[in-house]
Amino acid sequence: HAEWQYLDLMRQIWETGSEREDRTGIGTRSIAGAMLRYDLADGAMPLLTTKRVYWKTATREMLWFLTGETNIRPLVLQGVKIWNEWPHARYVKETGETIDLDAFVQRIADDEEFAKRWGDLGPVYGKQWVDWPTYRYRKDGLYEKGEGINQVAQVVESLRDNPGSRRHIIEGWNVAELDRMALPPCHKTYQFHVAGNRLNCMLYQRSCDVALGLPFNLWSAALLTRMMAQQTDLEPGELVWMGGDVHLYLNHEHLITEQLGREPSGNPRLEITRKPQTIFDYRIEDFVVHDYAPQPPIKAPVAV
Ligand code: DHF
Ligand code: TMP
Repeated sequence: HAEWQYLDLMRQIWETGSEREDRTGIGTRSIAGAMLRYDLADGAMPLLTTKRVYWKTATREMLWFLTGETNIRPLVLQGVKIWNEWPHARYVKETGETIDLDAFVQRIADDEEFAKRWGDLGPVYGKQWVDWPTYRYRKDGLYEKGEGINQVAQVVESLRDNPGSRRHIIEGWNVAELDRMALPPCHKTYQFHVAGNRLNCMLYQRSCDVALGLPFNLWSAALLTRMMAQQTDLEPGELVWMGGDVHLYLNHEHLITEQLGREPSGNPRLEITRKPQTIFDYRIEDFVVHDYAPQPPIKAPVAV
């Protein structure tokens, strides 16, 4: 079962990783470099069965990236909570007000102006993917804003027009704008590769929270690959995931022990029920997962 790769990686990090302090103050065990490979033929998805993964939440996040949006409000209005901690932390830090997370999020939902001021994550994934900023130099030596680059649309085009290219890349790591992002991108580089009629995808993730982040990241990368394949009339091929700093947080021990005691079962499949006009026209209703009967969820706190 392909899921053993994930469980083996988890065990390897927990047993051999070097313990270190990290930005969040929680502490991790960490290894440098890892690779996972998943065959996406016949609807197969890297959706964990040893705990319930909220694939609809991850799908809504992916659709949100593709709109170019960087404000959490549209996610909040759909009940997606995964980005709430970061704007909340910034609000508390910058205003000195003590408002709890739920009250803050309620205010984001209720008050559009408040959301505009406090709900934005900065120029994160969505912005860089579909509107990477450019600058034009003028004769007087100053420069002005040029038109943004839609990397996603360009890759769809290059896959159609020049499948053999080695430049099918979507990059999130905009060095000049990192300081304005709530979090610099973790899943930072996607590269596509066409082999015959199959579309392969490689993802480089510079930093990986194996217990909480990775299950979402694997799903999302496979989802994006399927959508890209559908739009370019290719068959989904392989997902190759590569991690940089691959870690487990020390306060996830209960999750790790519980999950490593479970065994994978079943092969969930993703069906996309319609072919939208463009990569930007997918809706949550277009995705149906079959044969997903996971073991119970395992809750764990996210390190902010
Ligand atoms: N920071 C850290 N430390 N780890 C992350 O995985 C992470 N991920 C981010 C932003 N910052 C991060 C964005 N993605 C959850 C999953 C993905 C995600 C953020 C959070 C999460 O908490 N998952 C829980 C609950 C899911 C839910 O309530 O819908 C889970 O059990 O999977
Ligand atoms: P860092 O910016 O200090 O590396 O912290 C980011 C943390 O968030 C790190 O634990 C990795 C994790 N993360 C993921 O694993 N996947 C994601 O998609 C995101 C956004 C974060």
